[in-house]
Amino acid sequence: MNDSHPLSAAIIAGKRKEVPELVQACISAGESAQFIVENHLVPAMAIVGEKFKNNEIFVPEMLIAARAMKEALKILEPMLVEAGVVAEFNAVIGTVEGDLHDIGKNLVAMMWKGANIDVIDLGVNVPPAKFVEAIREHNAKLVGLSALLTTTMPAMRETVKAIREAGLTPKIMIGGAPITSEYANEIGADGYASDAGSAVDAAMALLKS
Ligand code: B1M
Repeated sequence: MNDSHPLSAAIIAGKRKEVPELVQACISAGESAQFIVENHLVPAMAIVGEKFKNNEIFVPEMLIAARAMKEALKILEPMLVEAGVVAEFNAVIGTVEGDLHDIGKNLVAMMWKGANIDVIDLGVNVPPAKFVEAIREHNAKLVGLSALLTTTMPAMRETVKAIREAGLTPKIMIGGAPITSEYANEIGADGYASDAGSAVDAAMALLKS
């Protein structure tokens, strides 16, 4: 992975204020928005995810890197839309019904965006029917369910059931502090990730399977 480019390095270090100028320098050098995303942003966030997974950085550093990435996307997103560039995959994500915790879910959403996945974030306390509606509306290929409370784990089961009963077949990934891969198997989810860094690898494996 390449972190030697100044833009990638600034994102990894969370140097938000330096990012717009570095993006402009790439544009002036003739790089397309898509090239910048694929060659500087995605690798930078992959390194951030790897460092987080290995406990080399923690939640604050990750949020700071995410803020830096957002500065770049602010400039690049309108250019991507204008150029008709669409992300390769899309995903719907939310914290399940009854659960208001969103810090972990937001980190996963941010890492997925960093991997060039178009993420539709439904927020917190999301009822199963709302997941079903969003998957249909966006023809989502991946769904992420987050839960932080043991008492809201059953809402994950209900959500998986509602999605399958609606005849929808996106890959379903679950996560959150009380969640395990055994629980994912038990409720018929397709995958599980223990942290936001692993959530990218797991999502890619599911999307490409
Ligand atoms: Co709450 N809370 N909380 N809380 N809270 C916990 C979860 C708790 C463990 C605290 C404790 O008692 N020690 C406990 C749950 C106990 C249990 O169920 N076993 C608890 C409780 C009981 C409650 C309330 C019931 C308290 C009350 O009102 N009596 C209440 C419930 C409200 C509700 O949801 N209905 C409540 C409320 C709150 C606040 C609103 C005050 C606040 C949430 C603010 C917010 O999210 N905007 C809050 C917080 C902050 C916490 C703790 C302290 C921190 C959670 C957090 O953000 N961690 C938490 C204790 C703790 O964990 N130390 C606690 C950081 C975050 C980065 O980690 O969310 O685990 P995490 O996400 C990780 C992974 O889990 C994974 O990746 C993330 C990044 O690595 N991951 C996924 C998460 N989602 C994923 C999805 C994936 C893949 C990976 O795929 C789709």
